[in-house]
Amino acid sequence: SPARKQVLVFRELPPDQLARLTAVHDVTVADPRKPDERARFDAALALAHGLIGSSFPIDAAVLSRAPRLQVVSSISVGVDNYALDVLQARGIMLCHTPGVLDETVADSVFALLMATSRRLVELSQLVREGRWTKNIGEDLFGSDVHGKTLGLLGFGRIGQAVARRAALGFGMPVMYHARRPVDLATQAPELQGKAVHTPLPALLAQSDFVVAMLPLSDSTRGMVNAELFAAMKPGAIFINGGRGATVVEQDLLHALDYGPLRAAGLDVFATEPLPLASPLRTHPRVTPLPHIGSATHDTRHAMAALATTNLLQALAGEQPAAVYLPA
Ligand code: 8YV
Repeated sequence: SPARKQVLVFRELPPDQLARLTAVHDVTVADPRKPDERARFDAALALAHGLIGSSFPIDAAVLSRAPRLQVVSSISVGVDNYALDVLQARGIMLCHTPGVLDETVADSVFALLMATSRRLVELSQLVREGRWTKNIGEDLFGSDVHGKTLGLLGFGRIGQAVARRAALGFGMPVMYHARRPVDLATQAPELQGKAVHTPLPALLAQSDFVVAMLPLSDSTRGMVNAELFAAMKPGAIFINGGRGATVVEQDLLHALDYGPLRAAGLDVFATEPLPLASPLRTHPRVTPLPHIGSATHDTRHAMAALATTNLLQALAGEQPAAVYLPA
């Protein structure tokens, strides 16, 4: 029927969400990251009215091979994988999944902060390897979290969720750096008087924990560099739960080896998966995670469901729930 559109799913969907799509449209599932699915992806791309998926660059080259495309529905809140200029120029709508993952990502970021500060992965490994042969000495002590100062780079919904955990759960003074102050009275009343918009130099000089929750854009790429690391408090711990490419990784390694950083917890990297040759993979004071911020059963299902709803609404000519770029 004329209403049935051609949909290309480029990252596996939960069966119940795939069924919602196949009930209404002609669907091809092909993950371009898998060599044996690449030809099917390319063939479906040429006919696709809608795309849905994540973790693959939908760049100008891909879009040039999608002449019929009307909407891209990303199963992510971050949109740095998409050629926004081309989408805008062609009037292709981009939807994403804000909101549904905020608390899960904030849980992950705070778990990473705790694990890094108290050296949990390193000490658990010591037990597993049979090296717990005497009482733990000062050489293996960690650092306290409660009551320490947390400085946030980026104060969107996820940054605010991290601030809630720090201020309300751990009694931590919170500073944040953002392009403009957030109206806490309307956006986060529970953080009023607890999270303070602070000039970057003061935030860096006073924070025991510097947590980057920055989206990746032309203005944030490489933002956390040698200059910012050098301005951080001696013994500070750096956590990145946003996007790896906001950090100059060579400068991070220098700050770890020559100060001022005590340790770093990283869930995201400039290149993912993290290359085996990267020093960040094995550095003794780095706690690395494989981009698992939103990776829980419930939240990834909620993200897929929202992305599916966005796509169905867009293809039906309705206003999707979460539009990043209108058509
Ligand atoms: C991953 C994320 O993209 O939502 C984002 O922007 O970084 C994560 O949720 C995940 O791979 C989404 O499927």
